[in-house]
Amino acid sequence: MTSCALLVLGSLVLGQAGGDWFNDFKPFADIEDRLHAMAADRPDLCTLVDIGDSIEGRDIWALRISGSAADKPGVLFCGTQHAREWISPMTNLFIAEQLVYGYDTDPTIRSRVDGAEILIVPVVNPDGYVYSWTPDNRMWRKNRRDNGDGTYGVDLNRNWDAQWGGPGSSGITSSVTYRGTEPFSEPESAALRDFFIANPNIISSLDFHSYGQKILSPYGYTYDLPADYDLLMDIGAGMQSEIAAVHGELYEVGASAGTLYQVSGGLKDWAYDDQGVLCYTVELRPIGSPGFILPPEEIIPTAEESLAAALYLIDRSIAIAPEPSTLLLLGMGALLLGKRKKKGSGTFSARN
Ligand code: 0X9
Ligand code: ZN
Repeated sequence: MTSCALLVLGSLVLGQAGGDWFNDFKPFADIEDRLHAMAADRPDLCTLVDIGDSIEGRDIWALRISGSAADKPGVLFCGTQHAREWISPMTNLFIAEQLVYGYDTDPTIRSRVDGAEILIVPVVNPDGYVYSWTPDNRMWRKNRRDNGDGTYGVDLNRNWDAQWGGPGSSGITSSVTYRGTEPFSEPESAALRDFFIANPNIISSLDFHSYGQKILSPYGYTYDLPADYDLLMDIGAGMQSEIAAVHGELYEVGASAGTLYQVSGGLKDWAYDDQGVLCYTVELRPIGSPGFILPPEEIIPTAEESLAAALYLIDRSIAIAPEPSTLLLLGMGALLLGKRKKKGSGTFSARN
């Protein structure tokens, strides 16, 4: 073990940096410190990677978690495209810590960390997140792009190249769903795009948002259903029951447009269509009121049920992953072509 003593409470593993860390929401600097501490504590299990800079020059961090073996399927968890959704970075950090600090003592954690590469990008929009911590700006959603007309911010989850500019996004700069001037006009969405492309082993992903308690599959930009709809719903239902088993909470499962509303230019539609990733938007607690202002005592329960969903997704991803040699070829192909071959059309249904 490292200098980091561990407190093991049942299945909950708490790093020494503070078992009470998850008792309240944390500003960006604390999140960065926590990520650095984890990477320093367990260099054998995780590496912290700077995947790009925000408009205001902040680092966008990815934690790469992996035990033994190489050429493994990748599962990416990310969050905080939307600044005010403070439960999202906490949930991502909690999942990361359970995987890293549970590795030595919990065989079920160890098998997942050995069987998959887990990539965690807890704060995709650091500028917006920092801004949402300043007085009177708690409800800020977008990044901090100066739109040049007195308005600020692009909605990063409208800036992806997935029917960009379509319904459920706005061309008006002051709108909370302003999509930007072109797909990937924003360094934050471009950085995460490049990270997906650089890691062609990623086969599934959860993009954590709040609120509403929903597990949403592609598509957002159309009411049409994706080719892998049955598989996406099957995995979604599995995550739903894993979540319910933890604290009894119900998360609704469905395709995005029909279940919530239409969204063009969203992350998960790009990840699915362009990269063949089985990707979901997860809307965390609460179901309704008090909305984005989740009581701090709900951080740990929300994160615990999300961890159950994450572990289930990792299991399913290991089960459906292509053979290591195929993963290697996918990686080489991506290197050669600069882009991964699309594989979002029934590939996974066939494999399942
Ligand atoms: O509007 C959004 O971006 C998400 N809801 S939120 O309240 N967190 O802002 C829903 C996104 C659904 N995702 C896609 N349709 N791509
Ligand atoms: Zn959101």
